[in-house]
Amino acid sequence: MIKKTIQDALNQQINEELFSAYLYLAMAAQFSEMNLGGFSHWMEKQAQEELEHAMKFYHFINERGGRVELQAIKGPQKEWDSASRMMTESLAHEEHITECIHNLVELATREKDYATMNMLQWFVNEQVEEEAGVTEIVEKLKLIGERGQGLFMLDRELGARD
Ligand code: OFO
Repeated sequence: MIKKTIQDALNQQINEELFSAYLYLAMAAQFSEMNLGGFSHWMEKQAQEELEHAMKFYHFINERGGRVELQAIKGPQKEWDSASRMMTESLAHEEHITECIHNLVELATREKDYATMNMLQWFVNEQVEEEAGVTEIVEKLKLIGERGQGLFMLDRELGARD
């Protein structure tokens, strides 16, 4: 049986993951409007992954005999100035999520909840990958700027994400 403190924190994380999906979907829509189909595709995939993350927490709470309690999802920002702006904000958002995951690990450790600590390990590793992936795009955008052939090539590269 899962402790109430852990259950509440994991429910809060479901909300964080669903908000992440909302945020990335809003960015995907703007990329699409900017005719950057590759960036848009990459962001849609990112949004789908966030839904999967939310479902991992959802199933874990259920498996442990806890209660899933869904909260309202806040609306994401609707517009950004540029492609780089969106990518730097998604990096900042991933850093925030990493902090949330680390706080959960600390809570589970304090509560001696070994099953939750073990489940969270997957997220600790995932966040290393997530931050690295977004950082790479941010750095490439710094190199090539917002226009021209470089942006076209990067858009094509991002469009190939599985
Ligand atoms: Fe983008 O990260 Fe979820 O957890």
